[in-house]
Amino acid sequence: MPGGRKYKPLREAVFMHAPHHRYTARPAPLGIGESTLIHAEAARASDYDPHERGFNDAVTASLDSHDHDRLTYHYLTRHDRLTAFAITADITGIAHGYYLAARSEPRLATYFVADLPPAAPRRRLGAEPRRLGNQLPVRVQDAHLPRPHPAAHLPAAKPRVRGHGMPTTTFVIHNADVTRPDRTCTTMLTPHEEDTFVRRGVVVPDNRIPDDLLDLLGEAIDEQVAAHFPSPGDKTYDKEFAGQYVRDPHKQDPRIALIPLQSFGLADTVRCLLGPRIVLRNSNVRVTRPRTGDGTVWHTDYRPHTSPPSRLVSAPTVITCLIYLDAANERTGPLLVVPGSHHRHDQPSTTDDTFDDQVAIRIEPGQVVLMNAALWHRGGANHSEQTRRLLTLQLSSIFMPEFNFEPSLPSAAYQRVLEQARSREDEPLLELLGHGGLNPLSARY
Ligand SMILES: O=C(O)CCC(=O)C(=O)O
Repeated sequence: MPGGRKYKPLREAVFMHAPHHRYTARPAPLGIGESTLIHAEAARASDYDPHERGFNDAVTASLDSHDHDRLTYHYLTRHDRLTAFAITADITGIAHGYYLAARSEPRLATYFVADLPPAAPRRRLGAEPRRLGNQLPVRVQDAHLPRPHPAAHLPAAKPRVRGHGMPTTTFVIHNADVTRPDRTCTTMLTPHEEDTFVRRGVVVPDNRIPDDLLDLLGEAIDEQVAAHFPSPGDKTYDKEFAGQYVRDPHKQDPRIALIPLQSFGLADTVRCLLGPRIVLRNSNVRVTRPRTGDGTVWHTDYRPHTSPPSRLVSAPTVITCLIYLDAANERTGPLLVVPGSHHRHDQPSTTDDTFDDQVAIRIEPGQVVLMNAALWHRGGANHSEQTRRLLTLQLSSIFMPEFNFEPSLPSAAYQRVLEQARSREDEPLLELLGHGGLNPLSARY
Protein backbone atom coordinates (compact mmCIF):
# COMPACT_ATOMS: atom_id res chain seq x y z
CA MET A 1 0.00 0.00 0.00
CA PRO A 2 1.39 3.42 -0.83
CA GLY A 3 2.10 5.60 2.22
CA GLY A 4 1.74 9.34 2.66
CA ARG A 5 -1.19 11.73 3.04
CA LYS A 6 -2.03 11.66 -0.63
CA TYR A 7 -3.00 7.99 -0.45
CA LYS A 8 -4.97 8.16 2.79
CA PRO A 9 -8.36 7.96 1.00
CA LEU A 10 -7.11 4.94 -0.90
CA ARG A 11 -5.94 3.19 2.27
CA GLU A 12 -9.30 3.92 3.88
CA ALA A 13 -11.11 2.60 0.82
CA VAL A 14 -9.15 -0.64 0.87
CA PHE A 15 -9.54 -1.04 4.63
CA MET A 16 -13.32 -0.57 4.35
CA HIS A 17 -14.07 -2.61 1.28
CA ALA A 18 -11.40 -5.20 0.54
CA PRO A 19 -12.56 -7.67 3.23
CA HIS A 20 -16.14 -7.77 1.94
CA HIS A 21 -16.01 -7.24 -1.79
CA ARG A 22 -15.20 -9.49 -4.71
CA TYR A 23 -13.91 -8.12 -7.97
CA THR A 24 -14.56 -9.87 -11.30
CA ALA A 25 -13.91 -8.84 -14.89
CA ARG A 26 -15.57 -10.46 -17.91
CA PRO A 27 -15.50 -9.94 -21.68
CA ALA A 28 -19.36 -9.92 -21.80
CA PRO A 29 -22.07 -8.78 -19.36
CA LEU A 30 -22.97 -11.24 -16.59
CA GLY A 31 -26.60 -10.10 -16.27
CA ILE A 32 -26.52 -9.86 -12.47
CA GLY A 33 -28.53 -6.69 -12.01
CA GLU A 34 -26.51 -4.14 -13.98
CA SER A 35 -29.62 -2.25 -15.18
CA THR A 36 -31.12 -2.06 -11.69
CA LEU A 37 -27.86 -0.77 -10.30
CA ILE A 38 -27.54 1.83 -13.03
CA HIS A 39 -31.14 3.10 -12.98
CA ALA A 40 -32.16 2.67 -9.35
CA GLU A 41 -29.40 1.77 -6.92
CA ALA A 42 -26.35 3.80 -7.94
CA ALA A 43 -25.28 6.69 -5.76
CA ARG A 44 -26.67 9.34 -8.07
CA ALA A 45 -29.69 7.40 -9.36
CA SER A 46 -32.11 9.89 -7.85
CA ASP A 47 -30.60 12.93 -9.51
CA TYR A 48 -29.48 12.05 -13.02
CA ASP A 49 -29.88 14.90 -15.46
CA PRO A 50 -31.60 14.22 -18.83
CA HIS A 51 -28.24 13.85 -20.57
CA GLU A 52 -27.10 11.22 -18.08
CA ARG A 53 -30.44 9.41 -18.29
CA GLY A 54 -30.07 9.18 -22.07
CA PHE A 55 -26.53 7.90 -21.70
CA ASN A 56 -27.60 5.34 -19.09
CA ASP A 57 -30.38 4.10 -21.38
CA ALA A 58 -27.82 3.62 -24.14
CA VAL A 59 -25.53 1.71 -21.77
CA THR A 60 -28.27 -0.63 -20.58
CA ALA A 61 -29.48 -1.21 -24.15
CA SER A 62 -25.93 -2.09 -25.20
CA LEU A 63 -25.75 -4.81 -22.52
CA ASP A 64 -28.19 -6.87 -24.59
CA SER A 65 -26.15 -6.51 -27.77
CA HIS A 66 -24.25 -9.50 -29.15
CA ASP A 67 -21.18 -7.44 -29.93
CA HIS A 68 -18.91 -6.89 -26.96
CA ASP A 69 -15.74 -6.75 -29.00
CA ARG A 70 -12.91 -5.09 -27.05
CA LEU A 71 -15.10 -4.29 -24.07
CA THR A 72 -14.48 -5.48 -20.53
CA TYR A 73 -17.20 -5.54 -17.89
CA HIS A 74 -16.05 -5.01 -14.32
CA TYR A 75 -18.04 -6.11 -11.28
CA LEU A 76 -17.74 -5.52 -7.58
CA THR A 77 -20.02 -7.73 -5.50
CA ARG A 78 -20.71 -8.10 -1.82
CA HIS A 79 -22.40 -11.35 -0.76
CA ASP A 80 -23.45 -11.86 -4.40
CA ARG A 81 -25.08 -8.44 -4.53
CA LEU A 82 -23.83 -6.07 -7.22
CA THR A 83 -22.32 -2.97 -5.62
CA ALA A 84 -20.38 -1.40 -8.48
CA PHE A 85 -20.19 -1.90 -12.22
CA ALA A 86 -17.96 -0.45 -14.92
CA ILE A 87 -17.23 -0.85 -18.61
CA THR A 88 -13.88 -0.23 -20.20
CA ALA A 89 -12.92 -0.45 -23.84
CA ASP A 90 -9.56 -1.28 -25.27
CA ILE A 91 -9.68 0.17 -28.74
CA THR A 92 -6.28 1.76 -28.87
CA GLY A 93 -4.24 -0.53 -26.64
CA ILE A 94 -5.10 1.63 -23.65
CA ALA A 95 -8.08 0.85 -21.45
CA HIS A 96 -10.57 3.71 -21.58
CA GLY A 97 -13.26 4.02 -18.95
CA TYR A 98 -16.67 4.26 -20.59
CA TYR A 99 -18.96 3.87 -17.66
CA LEU A 100 -18.89 3.45 -13.94
CA ALA A 101 -21.68 3.27 -11.39
CA ALA A 102 -21.35 2.42 -7.70
CA ARG A 103 -23.70 2.24 -4.75
CA SER A 104 -23.69 5.14 -2.33
CA GLU A 105 -21.10 3.88 0.10
CA PRO A 106 -18.21 6.05 1.23
CA ARG A 107 -14.99 5.32 -0.66
CA LEU A 108 -16.57 2.50 -2.69
CA ALA A 109 -15.85 4.07 -6.07
CA THR A 110 -12.32 4.90 -4.94
CA TYR A 111 -11.81 1.26 -4.07
CA PHE A 112 -13.27 0.08 -7.34
CA VAL A 113 -11.28 2.44 -9.50
CA ALA A 114 -7.95 1.86 -7.84
CA ASP A 115 -5.74 -0.88 -9.14
CA LEU A 116 -6.01 -3.02 -6.03
CA PRO A 117 -5.31 -5.44 -4.47
CA PRO A 118 -1.78 -5.92 -5.79
CA ALA A 119 -2.64 -9.51 -6.70
CA ALA A 120 -5.27 -8.28 -9.17
CA PRO A 121 -4.15 -8.32 -12.79
CA ARG A 122 -1.98 -5.27 -13.38
CA ARG A 123 -3.14 -3.07 -16.17
CA ARG A 124 -1.00 -4.95 -18.63
CA LEU A 125 -1.70 -4.42 -22.24
CA GLY A 126 -3.27 -7.44 -23.78
CA ALA A 127 -6.52 -9.27 -24.06
CA GLU A 128 -7.09 -10.26 -20.46
CA PRO A 129 -9.71 -8.47 -18.39
CA ARG A 130 -8.24 -5.68 -16.37
CA ARG A 131 -9.08 -3.43 -13.52
CA LEU A 132 -9.57 0.21 -14.17
CA GLY A 133 -6.28 1.14 -12.60
CA ASN A 134 -5.97 4.86 -12.35
CA GLN A 135 -7.62 5.54 -15.68
CA LEU A 136 -10.20 8.25 -15.27
CA PRO A 137 -13.54 6.65 -16.02
CA VAL A 138 -15.83 8.57 -18.29
CA ARG A 139 -18.67 8.65 -15.81
CA VAL A 140 -18.01 8.20 -12.16
CA GLN A 141 -21.42 8.06 -10.57
CA ASP A 142 -20.62 8.18 -6.93
CA ALA A 143 -21.85 10.94 -4.71
CA HIS A 144 -18.59 10.74 -2.79
CA LEU A 145 -16.47 11.69 -5.73
CA PRO A 146 -16.44 15.04 -7.49
CA ARG A 147 -18.48 15.01 -10.69
CA PRO A 148 -16.22 14.71 -13.72
CA HIS A 149 -15.98 17.69 -15.97
CA PRO A 150 -17.67 17.24 -19.37
CA ALA A 151 -14.25 17.25 -20.99
CA ALA A 152 -13.87 13.75 -19.58
CA HIS A 153 -16.58 12.64 -22.00
CA LEU A 154 -14.69 13.68 -25.06
CA PRO A 155 -13.72 10.36 -26.55
CA ALA A 156 -16.50 8.60 -28.39
CA ALA A 157 -19.40 7.23 -26.41
CA LYS A 158 -18.94 3.89 -28.05
CA PRO A 159 -15.97 2.13 -29.53
CA ARG A 160 -15.62 1.80 -33.23
CA VAL A 161 -16.41 -1.63 -34.58
CA ARG A 162 -13.26 -3.45 -35.38
CA GLY A 163 -12.98 -6.87 -36.87
CA HIS A 164 -11.41 -9.62 -34.85
CA GLY A 165 -7.76 -10.30 -35.37
CA MET A 166 -6.65 -6.75 -36.19
CA PRO A 167 -2.87 -6.89 -36.05
CA THR A 168 -1.24 -5.68 -32.84
CA THR A 169 2.37 -4.96 -32.05
CA THR A 170 3.75 -4.82 -28.53
CA PHE A 171 6.65 -2.44 -28.37
CA VAL A 172 8.98 -2.31 -25.39
CA ILE A 173 10.58 1.09 -24.89
CA HIS A 174 14.16 0.64 -23.69
CA ASN A 175 14.35 3.88 -21.77
CA ALA A 176 13.94 4.26 -18.03
CA ASP A 177 12.43 7.68 -18.71
CA VAL A 178 9.00 6.28 -19.45
CA THR A 179 6.43 5.09 -16.94
CA ARG A 180 4.89 2.69 -19.45
CA PRO A 181 7.60 0.82 -21.28
CA ASP A 182 5.22 -1.80 -22.75
CA ARG A 183 2.94 -0.39 -25.42
CA THR A 184 0.58 -2.56 -27.41
CA CYS A 185 -0.77 -0.90 -30.52
CA THR A 186 -3.48 -2.13 -32.87
CA THR A 187 -3.49 -1.13 -36.50
CA MET A 188 -6.56 -0.74 -38.66
CA LEU A 189 -4.44 -1.55 -41.72
CA THR A 190 -4.35 -5.04 -43.12
CA PRO A 191 -0.82 -6.32 -43.81
CA HIS A 192 -1.49 -5.66 -47.50
CA GLU A 193 -2.55 -2.05 -46.80
CA GLU A 194 0.50 -1.52 -44.64
CA ASP A 195 2.77 -2.81 -47.43
CA THR A 196 1.02 -0.50 -49.89
CA PHE A 197 1.63 2.46 -47.61
CA VAL A 198 5.31 1.66 -47.21
CA ARG A 199 5.86 1.07 -50.95
CA ARG A 200 3.65 3.71 -52.57
CA GLY A 201 3.62 6.26 -49.72
CA VAL A 202 -0.18 6.37 -49.65
CA VAL A 203 -3.06 4.09 -48.75
CA VAL A 204 -6.83 4.39 -48.32
CA PRO A 205 -7.74 1.88 -45.59
CA ASP A 206 -10.86 -0.19 -45.94
CA ASN A 207 -11.84 0.92 -42.44
CA ARG A 208 -13.76 4.17 -42.32
CA ILE A 209 -15.04 6.47 -39.59
CA PRO A 210 -18.49 5.34 -38.38
CA ASP A 211 -21.32 7.80 -39.05
CA ASP A 212 -21.91 8.75 -35.40
CA LEU A 213 -18.26 9.69 -34.90
CA LEU A 214 -18.19 11.49 -38.23
CA ASP A 215 -21.23 13.57 -37.24
CA LEU A 216 -19.58 14.56 -33.96
CA LEU A 217 -16.36 15.45 -35.72
CA GLY A 218 -18.26 17.44 -38.36
CA GLU A 219 -20.07 19.48 -35.69
CA ALA A 220 -16.81 20.30 -33.91
CA ILE A 221 -15.15 21.31 -37.18
CA ASP A 222 -18.10 23.40 -38.37
CA GLU A 223 -17.98 25.40 -35.13
CA GLN A 224 -14.31 26.20 -35.65
CA VAL A 225 -14.79 27.10 -39.31
CA ALA A 226 -17.75 29.38 -38.49
CA ALA A 227 -15.67 31.12 -35.79
CA HIS A 228 -12.79 31.76 -38.21
CA PHE A 229 -14.73 32.55 -41.38
CA PRO A 230 -17.95 34.44 -40.65
CA SER A 231 -18.74 34.55 -44.35
CA PRO A 232 -18.41 31.53 -46.67
CA GLY A 233 -16.64 33.88 -49.12
CA ASP A 234 -13.75 34.53 -46.67
CA LYS A 235 -10.55 32.73 -47.55
CA THR A 236 -7.11 32.16 -46.11
CA TYR A 237 -5.51 32.15 -49.57
CA ASP A 238 -6.78 32.95 -53.05
CA LYS A 239 -4.03 31.23 -54.96
CA GLU A 240 -1.92 28.05 -54.75
CA PHE A 241 -3.68 26.83 -51.59
CA ALA A 242 -7.03 28.44 -52.26
CA GLY A 243 -9.65 27.89 -49.60
CA GLN A 244 -10.28 28.30 -45.90
CA TYR A 245 -7.72 26.92 -43.44
CA VAL A 246 -8.11 26.64 -39.68
CA ARG A 247 -4.77 25.89 -38.04
CA ASP A 248 -4.51 23.57 -35.04
CA PRO A 249 -8.29 23.49 -34.48
CA HIS A 250 -7.78 20.67 -31.97
CA LYS A 251 -6.21 23.17 -29.58
CA GLN A 252 -9.59 24.92 -29.48
CA ASP A 253 -11.74 21.82 -29.53
CA PRO A 254 -9.78 18.70 -28.53
CA ARG A 255 -12.48 16.43 -29.96
CA ILE A 256 -11.04 17.28 -33.37
CA ALA A 257 -7.92 15.29 -32.46
CA LEU A 258 -9.37 12.76 -30.03
CA ILE A 259 -12.17 11.45 -32.24
CA PRO A 260 -10.02 10.42 -35.21
CA LEU A 261 -6.87 9.59 -33.27
CA GLN A 262 -8.19 7.85 -30.17
CA SER A 263 -11.77 6.84 -30.82
CA PHE A 264 -11.32 5.80 -34.42
CA GLY A 265 -7.82 4.45 -33.81
CA LEU A 266 -5.60 6.42 -36.19
CA ALA A 267 -3.00 7.15 -33.49
CA ASP A 268 -2.42 3.48 -32.81
CA THR A 269 -2.36 2.69 -36.51
CA VAL A 270 0.38 5.30 -36.98
CA ARG A 271 2.22 4.01 -33.90
CA CYS A 272 2.38 0.60 -35.57
CA LEU A 273 4.22 2.31 -38.46
CA LEU A 274 6.36 4.91 -36.65
CA GLY A 275 6.92 3.25 -33.29
CA PRO A 276 4.94 3.69 -30.09
CA ARG A 277 5.89 7.27 -29.19
CA ILE A 278 4.25 9.72 -31.55
CA VAL A 279 3.27 13.39 -31.44
CA LEU A 280 0.58 15.27 -33.30
CA ARG A 281 2.78 17.84 -35.10
CA ASN A 282 -0.15 19.89 -36.26
CA SER A 283 -3.74 19.76 -37.39
CA ASN A 284 -5.45 21.73 -40.15
CA VAL A 285 -8.98 22.02 -41.43
CA ARG A 286 -9.32 22.88 -45.10
CA VAL A 287 -12.67 23.90 -46.57
CA THR A 288 -13.44 24.68 -50.18
CA ARG A 289 -16.80 26.17 -51.00
CA PRO A 290 -19.17 25.28 -53.85
CA ARG A 291 -18.34 26.56 -57.35
CA THR A 292 -15.14 28.34 -56.23
CA GLY A 293 -12.79 26.14 -58.24
CA ASP A 294 -10.51 26.25 -55.19
CA GLY A 295 -7.79 23.61 -55.13
CA THR A 296 -4.10 23.40 -54.30
CA VAL A 297 -0.93 23.22 -56.33
CA TRP A 298 1.40 20.24 -56.16
CA HIS A 299 3.37 20.18 -52.93
CA THR A 300 4.69 17.99 -50.15
CA ASP A 301 3.92 18.46 -46.47
CA TYR A 302 7.47 17.67 -45.34
CA ARG A 303 10.78 18.13 -47.15
CA PRO A 304 13.55 16.24 -45.41
CA HIS A 305 15.63 15.21 -48.44
CA THR A 306 19.02 16.59 -49.33
CA SER A 307 21.45 15.99 -52.17
CA PRO A 308 23.62 14.18 -51.49
CA PRO A 309 21.83 12.32 -48.69
CA SER A 310 23.68 12.29 -45.38
CA ARG A 311 25.73 9.14 -44.82
CA LEU A 312 24.42 8.62 -41.32
CA VAL A 313 21.12 10.38 -40.84
CA SER A 314 17.98 9.17 -42.54
CA ALA A 315 15.11 11.59 -42.06
CA PRO A 316 12.31 10.26 -39.86
CA THR A 317 9.02 9.66 -41.61
CA VAL A 318 6.13 12.03 -41.03
CA ILE A 319 2.63 10.76 -41.75
CA THR A 320 -0.25 12.98 -42.83
CA CYS A 321 -3.69 11.54 -42.10
CA LEU A 322 -6.32 13.10 -44.34
CA ILE A 323 -9.81 12.73 -42.97
CA TYR A 324 -12.51 13.64 -45.48
CA LEU A 325 -15.81 14.81 -44.04
CA ASP A 326 -17.25 15.26 -47.51
CA ALA A 327 -16.73 13.49 -50.79
CA ALA A 328 -13.59 14.25 -52.77
CA ASN A 329 -14.34 13.34 -56.38
CA GLU A 330 -14.29 14.71 -59.95
CA ARG A 331 -16.78 17.46 -59.03
CA THR A 332 -15.65 18.43 -55.51
CA GLY A 333 -11.96 17.77 -56.30
CA PRO A 334 -10.18 14.43 -55.88
CA LEU A 335 -6.91 13.99 -54.03
CA LEU A 336 -4.15 13.77 -56.64
CA VAL A 337 -0.96 11.94 -55.75
CA VAL A 338 2.20 10.63 -57.39
CA PRO A 339 2.72 7.22 -55.80
CA GLY A 340 6.30 6.51 -54.78
CA SER A 341 7.32 10.20 -55.03
CA HIS A 342 8.19 10.33 -51.32
CA HIS A 343 11.56 8.85 -52.28
CA ARG A 344 12.36 11.71 -54.68
CA HIS A 345 14.60 14.42 -53.34
CA ASP A 346 13.34 17.06 -55.79
CA GLN A 347 10.09 18.93 -55.22
CA PRO A 348 7.13 19.15 -57.60
CA SER A 349 6.54 22.35 -59.53
CA THR A 350 4.05 24.55 -57.67
CA THR A 351 1.44 24.28 -60.42
CA ASP A 352 -1.58 22.13 -61.09
CA ASP A 353 0.11 20.57 -64.13
CA THR A 354 -0.72 16.98 -65.01
CA PHE A 355 2.02 14.44 -64.31
CA ASP A 356 2.16 11.19 -66.31
CA ASP A 357 2.35 9.12 -63.15
CA GLN A 358 -0.30 10.97 -61.12
CA VAL A 359 -3.27 9.12 -59.70
CA ALA A 360 -6.63 10.66 -58.73
CA ILE A 361 -8.05 9.22 -55.51
CA ARG A 362 -11.81 9.55 -55.05
CA ILE A 363 -12.88 9.53 -51.46
CA GLU A 364 -16.22 9.15 -49.71
CA PRO A 365 -17.19 10.96 -46.51
CA GLY A 366 -15.64 9.21 -43.52
CA GLN A 367 -12.82 7.67 -45.50
CA VAL A 368 -9.28 8.48 -44.49
CA VAL A 369 -6.02 8.54 -46.40
CA LEU A 370 -2.67 7.79 -44.81
CA MET A 371 0.08 9.53 -46.68
CA ASN A 372 3.83 9.78 -46.27
CA ALA A 373 4.13 13.56 -45.76
CA ALA A 374 6.96 13.69 -48.32
CA LEU A 375 4.63 12.44 -51.09
CA TRP A 376 3.82 14.75 -54.00
CA HIS A 377 0.12 15.58 -53.85
CA ARG A 378 -2.51 18.24 -54.43
CA GLY A 379 -6.18 18.83 -53.71
CA GLY A 380 -8.38 18.99 -56.82
CA ALA A 381 -10.54 22.04 -57.55
CA ASN A 382 -14.06 22.25 -56.17
CA HIS A 383 -16.46 22.92 -59.09
CA SER A 384 -19.39 21.19 -57.39
CA GLU A 385 -22.47 22.48 -55.62
CA GLN A 386 -21.11 21.14 -52.33
CA THR A 387 -18.74 22.24 -49.62
CA ARG A 388 -15.70 20.00 -49.28
CA ARG A 389 -14.27 19.67 -45.74
CA LEU A 390 -10.99 17.98 -44.91
CA LEU A 391 -9.14 17.53 -41.63
CA THR A 392 -5.43 16.77 -41.80
CA LEU A 393 -3.42 15.50 -38.85
CA GLN A 394 0.34 15.32 -39.17
CA LEU A 395 2.02 12.75 -36.95
CA SER A 396 5.66 12.05 -36.31
CA SER A 397 7.84 10.43 -33.70
CA ILE A 398 8.14 12.47 -30.48
CA PHE A 399 11.75 13.16 -31.41
CA MET A 400 10.59 15.75 -33.91
CA PRO A 401 9.27 19.17 -32.94
CA GLU A 402 5.69 20.25 -33.42
CA PHE A 403 5.17 22.60 -36.31
CA ASN A 404 2.38 24.79 -37.60
CA PHE A 405 2.13 27.91 -39.70
CA GLU A 406 0.28 29.83 -37.00
CA PRO A 407 0.87 28.65 -33.43
CA SER A 408 -2.33 29.04 -31.43
CA LEU A 409 -3.05 29.28 -27.72
CA PRO A 410 -4.74 26.22 -26.25
CA SER A 411 -8.33 26.58 -25.04
CA ALA A 412 -9.57 25.73 -21.55
CA ALA A 413 -11.12 22.52 -22.93
CA TYR A 414 -7.75 21.46 -24.34
CA GLN A 415 -6.01 22.27 -21.04
CA ARG A 416 -8.56 20.11 -19.24
CA VAL A 417 -7.83 17.16 -21.50
CA LEU A 418 -4.14 17.60 -20.69
CA GLU A 419 -4.83 17.84 -16.96
CA GLN A 420 -6.93 14.70 -17.07
CA ALA A 421 -4.25 12.87 -19.05
CA ARG A 422 -1.67 13.96 -16.48
CA SER A 423 -3.81 12.91 -13.53
CA ARG A 424 -4.32 9.42 -14.91
CA GLU A 425 -0.71 9.25 -16.15
CA ASP A 426 -1.84 8.61 -19.70
CA GLU A 427 1.66 8.78 -21.12
CA PRO A 428 0.77 7.85 -24.72
CA LEU A 429 -1.86 10.61 -24.87
CA LEU A 430 0.48 13.16 -23.29
CA GLU A 431 3.11 12.26 -25.87
CA LEU A 432 0.54 12.56 -28.63
CA LEU A 433 -0.39 16.07 -27.48
CA GLY A 434 3.25 17.12 -27.22
CA HIS A 435 3.46 17.03 -23.44
CA GLY A 436 5.25 13.84 -22.68
CA GLY A 437 8.48 12.05 -23.11
CA LEU A 438 10.64 15.09 -23.60
CA ASN A 439 11.05 16.32 -20.05
CA PRO A 440 14.57 17.75 -20.14
CA LEU A 441 14.97 17.04 -16.43
CA SER A 442 14.55 13.33 -16.76
CA ALA A 443 15.04 12.49 -20.44
CA ARG A 444 17.99 10.30 -21.27
CA TYR A 445 18.09 9.88 -25.01
O1 LIG B 1 -7.59 19.11 -50.32
C1 LIG B 1 -6.94 18.08 -50.41
O2 LIG B 1 -7.41 16.99 -50.77
C2 LIG B 1 -5.47 18.12 -50.04
C3 LIG B 1 -5.11 19.41 -49.35
C4 LIG B 1 -3.68 19.56 -49.06
O3 LIG B 1 -2.84 18.77 -49.43
C5 LIG B 1 -3.22 20.71 -48.25
O4 LIG B 1 -4.04 21.54 -47.85
O5 LIG B 1 -2.00 20.80 -47.96
